[in-house]
Amino acid sequence: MEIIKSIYQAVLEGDMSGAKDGVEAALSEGLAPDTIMQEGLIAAMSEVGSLFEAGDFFVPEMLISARAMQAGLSVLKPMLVASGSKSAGKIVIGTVKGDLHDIGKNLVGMMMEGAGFEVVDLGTDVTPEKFVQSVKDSQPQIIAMSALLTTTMSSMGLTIKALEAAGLRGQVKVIIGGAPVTNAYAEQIGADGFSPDASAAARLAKSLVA
Ligand code: B12
Repeated sequence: MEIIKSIYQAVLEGDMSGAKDGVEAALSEGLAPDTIMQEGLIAAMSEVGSLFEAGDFFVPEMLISARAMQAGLSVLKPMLVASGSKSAGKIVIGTVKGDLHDIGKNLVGMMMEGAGFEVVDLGTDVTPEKFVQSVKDSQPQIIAMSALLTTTMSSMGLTIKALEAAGLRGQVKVIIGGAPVTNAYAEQIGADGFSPDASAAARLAKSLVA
């Protein structure tokens, strides 16, 4: 598909308006938002990751590609987020301490909204203390943590410990995700669930509040 290729290329080249226009064109051609997201935006971003690993891309290129991806995603957001007015529950989401990657987190947040959840987004670099405070303030059913760095993953376990110490662990489910995170890791730190992508994350959240 020509248009998917152009979206892919725009993200790779860090062309924000190209990505945005490409997504708009793909939608008007009748392509499914999920196809545009998976085959255009996400596929390009994983190629960016490979290029970075190979030493062909550096942080600035990765950053402008990320911005282009966000620009494309912002066009898709209204389509990914259904109009369902009845709240399925409340979710606090954030990227853990020391970690600034937020594309995956934002995507998970959008899919959660699409599944009818009310989403409280704490942003990036969220400390265990801040997650604990948000449980007191917002009373969510679920906390969703994202980490993209092997060096920041441990903050997920620390957050669970902080929730235990505050006597709040029993009242909230904890789910985790991000490229380096696995099911085994979720079990190891005592999280209630893991999922490898945003749509599975929404299904997981639904099953946890059912
Ligand atoms: C874009 C990017 C950046 C951008 C981030 C911009 C932004 N606003 O997010 C910038 C340039 C800032 C950046 C910086 C850095 N990055 Co970077 N970055 C990436 C890259 C290329 C893509 C990440 C991404 O957005 N993917 C697309 C999204 C959609 O996928 P995702 O995040 O995995 O999310 C999906 C799932 O994981 C899941 N999910 C995510 N969160 C959650 C949460 C829950 C609860 C659930 C259930 C599911 C879930 O659902 C999502 C959607 O399906 C990755 C490469 C890669 N392969 O991941 C490297 C990568 C993560 N970065 C890496 C590195 C090393 C860095 C830097 C340290 C580089 C440096 N030397 O400065 C810094 C660290 C900055 C910091 N403190 O955070 C390494 C990490 C290596 C490691 N093992 O730890 C990677 C893997 C690249 C590599 N191959 O080496 N980065």
